[in-house]
Amino acid sequence: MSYFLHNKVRFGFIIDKNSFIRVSLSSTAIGLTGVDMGKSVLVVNGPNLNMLGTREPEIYGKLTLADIQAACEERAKVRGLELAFMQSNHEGELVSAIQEALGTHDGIIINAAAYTHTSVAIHDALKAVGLPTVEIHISNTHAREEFRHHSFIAPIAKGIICGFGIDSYLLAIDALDNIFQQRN
Ligand code: CA2
Repeated sequence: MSYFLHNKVRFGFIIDKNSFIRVSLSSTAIGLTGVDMGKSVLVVNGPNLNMLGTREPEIYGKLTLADIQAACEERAKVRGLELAFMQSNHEGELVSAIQEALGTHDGIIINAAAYTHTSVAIHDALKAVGLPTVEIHISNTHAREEFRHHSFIAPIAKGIICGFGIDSYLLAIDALDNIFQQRN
């Protein structure tokens, strides 16, 4: 169901069973706009990220992957998004998860960890599904060893967020949601 009234006050209303309604106020418009039509985000985590919080806290912080997942779920809820979160140490499982995102999710956030710097297979899978993708890293990979400066994911990503710790994940959710809003 949808309708719009145009006058001094702009009022837009679109809803389905999964809709999240935003109320916007501006000097020229008061109304319900920018409805998320039940968009869903898949967060993909690569090898060794299941070790977060147990080793190298000076680089990766003290939070566990479960802490990051909980924070992502909270941010997605605020944004009115569905969120699925997965981690694997196996390249093929990451490729399969990306392939299965097609028709299930509307965008991908990926911290491919070490596979960022090596995996043509993950590059090809992301390119094949064609979903808007944000590449993220907890650490600033460009301030680290040379081998972390190259990414096979970067060429197919909408953008890259690195160096902000857990905020890299949360900023990526915001960025994807903004992309969804612009497409509506
Ligand atoms: O900064 C990131 O998010 C990285 O993707 C993390 C990867 C690294 O290979 C990338 O260059 C940058 C490594 C993840 C390993 O995580 C660990 C966590 C705790 C203890 C050991 C490894």
